Amino acid sequence: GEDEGAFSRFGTGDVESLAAHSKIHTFGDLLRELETAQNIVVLCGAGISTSLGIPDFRSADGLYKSLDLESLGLSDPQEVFDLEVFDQDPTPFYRVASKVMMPTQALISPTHAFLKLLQDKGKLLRIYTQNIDDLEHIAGIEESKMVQCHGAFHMATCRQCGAKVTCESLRPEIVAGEIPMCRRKRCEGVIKPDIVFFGEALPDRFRHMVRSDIIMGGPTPKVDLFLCLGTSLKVSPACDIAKQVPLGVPRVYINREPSARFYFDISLCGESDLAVQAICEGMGWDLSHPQMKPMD
Ligand code: CNA
Repeated sequence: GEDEGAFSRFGTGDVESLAAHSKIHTFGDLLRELETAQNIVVLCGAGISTSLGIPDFRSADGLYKSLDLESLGLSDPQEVFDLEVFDQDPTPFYRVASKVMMPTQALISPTHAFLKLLQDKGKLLRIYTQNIDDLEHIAGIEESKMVQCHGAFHMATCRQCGAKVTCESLRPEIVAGEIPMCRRKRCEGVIKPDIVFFGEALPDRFRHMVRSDIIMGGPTPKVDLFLCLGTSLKVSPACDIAKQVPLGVPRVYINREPSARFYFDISLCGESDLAVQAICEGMGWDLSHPQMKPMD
């Protein structure tokens, strides 16, 4: 759910001590850190896909504001993705599911291409993505480098008998706004895509990886640079990574607006595609990627 905790919101110490340990203050400092970093941890969200026409949740043109709550019979947009609500009535979810389902067009944003570039340069420790569009895969990020915190539209499961089907096989029903039902004989269960709803646990891999990349990671934690891109940092526990980063490890936020709840050493406020383009220009890196959507 939404993490509104007022205390320890910045994590690992208060803002003063975090700022006192800060190694980056300017864009030039950030480029220097990128030059030496070998274990970058990325936390990303829906904002890295909006330039492809996939709406996020909480922007002015996002999915939450586009919902007609009254006709869906809901009081809060988050209920669309709430497990308890789904089990009572899956209609609201399936009326909007086509909007959040995996795109059929395998195009990636310049920001996805930037993440692939970090991998190619041997600098990427892990990407924690909250996205369910699977575009990091399309960009060529290796399975082992990725944690899909909220799953993806790959497989779906019957809520009654547990039968598994591919989401692709449900596409016609989802596109038509219909509720896909279990195809097993005598089962009348509703099928739910294996994306993490509010009220559901994150995959075990999330907890294991956070522990080894960020919290323990041997004598010193592995992460040496933390990049957070295109996320409002409002969904816990994924957003909590932003306060678990060890003291002294630079924290960078690339998002349309700054965060009032988490400490960052530097925030690049604006379109993430433009920010990564500026970074690549500064680093002398070639951002081009065969599947990249051209910059506007
Ligand atoms: P969110 O809460 O909607 O926040 C998105 C953030 O990104 C906001 O702060 C925006 O200002 C910012 N933003 C939007 N576009 C850009 C841009 N072009 N450049 C820079 N910043 C931008 O979404 P979160 O990901 O933080 O919330 C987590 C939810 C949203 C996850 O569970 C996702 O599964 C879910 N979601 C995913 C997708 C997807 O897979 N593409 C789409 C919609 C929602």
